[in-house]
Amino acid sequence: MNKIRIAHLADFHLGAQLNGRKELNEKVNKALIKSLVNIFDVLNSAKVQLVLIAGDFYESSNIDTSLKSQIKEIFSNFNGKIVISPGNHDYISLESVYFEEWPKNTYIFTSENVDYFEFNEINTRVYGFAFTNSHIREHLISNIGVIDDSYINIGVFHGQIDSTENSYHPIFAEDILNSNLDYIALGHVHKRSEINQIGRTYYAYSGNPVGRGFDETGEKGIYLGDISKDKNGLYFYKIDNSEFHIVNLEIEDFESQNELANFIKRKLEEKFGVNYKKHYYRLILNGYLKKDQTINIDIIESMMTDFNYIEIIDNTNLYMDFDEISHEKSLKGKFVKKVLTENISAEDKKKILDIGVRAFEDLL
Ligand SMILES: [Mn+2]
Repeated sequence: MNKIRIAHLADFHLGAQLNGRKELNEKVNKALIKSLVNIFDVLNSAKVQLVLIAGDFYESSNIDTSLKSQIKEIFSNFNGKIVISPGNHDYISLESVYFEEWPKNTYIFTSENVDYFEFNEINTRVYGFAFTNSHIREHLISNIGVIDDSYINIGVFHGQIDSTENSYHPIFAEDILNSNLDYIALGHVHKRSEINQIGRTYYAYSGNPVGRGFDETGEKGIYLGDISKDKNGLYFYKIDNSEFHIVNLEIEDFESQNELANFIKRKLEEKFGVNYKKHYYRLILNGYLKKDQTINIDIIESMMTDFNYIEIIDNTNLYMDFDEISHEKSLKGKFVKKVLTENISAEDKKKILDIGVRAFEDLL
């Protein structure tokens, strides 16, 4: 049985200006290019025959020249074929980057009508279309028509799987069912899905290959593997890259900023392994401080300049001995005494006391 080796990637959003600290923006864009180079090295070594790029490869139609030439070089060094379906960000316009000359192995859909590229040497047809502006409301997959089952038939589509209509090329379950395609490589949703199946058709979102902010945390990668008419052997290939992590950390007793910094490093290493410094962290410190303890974020961050990126949020509270306060002869003492004797859960008590006592002490 004829089988082919493919890779499915999507949503690089190359050339984007991200929100947040400027330093982060530069790091992320550099990491994106680096990961693209890594990915195509891996794909060459793995002898991948066909790469499917399911849209939003670029952030917009206008891309700076040096970025374009880097991409063209990466593509031209690849030994297989590349098919691109432009999405709602990199949609086809008159000044579109996709109208330029691209390496011979690169095939780009430029029309909003569903069409296919035929690759006879691998007995495969790849169906797709291009966004030609930022919205599509039609169910374009339903326009595929009758497909020739003697080929491996693959779709590469940018769109939004949903049970209701939407403006980003809506895809309903019955569109997938009726397509009769062997695999649909989807783009638009940045969080990866598993490889799913409706009828005979497998489909998945690969998600974006590199996290670009604290709203895109955890492992990222691409789908890679062999497919044939009767088998889908795609698996998730994690890109070994810096990941975004939001970490909540309960502090323990400490005597100096240095001690607290070391505690944080130890905890991160336990959780993320020896290469923990390569990630992007938003670290949230929780717990209680003793009366004489303080946390100085600037000092602690300055002890972590060897990290790829870390920002620390101090969410700790001052420790309060409610029993002791309840003996104070003041309105605050009476309040605490009253709450302590209320018939409510310990958790609720603590919440009420925390807020109440802070209000009395003007700490809110
Ligand atoms: Mn999109």
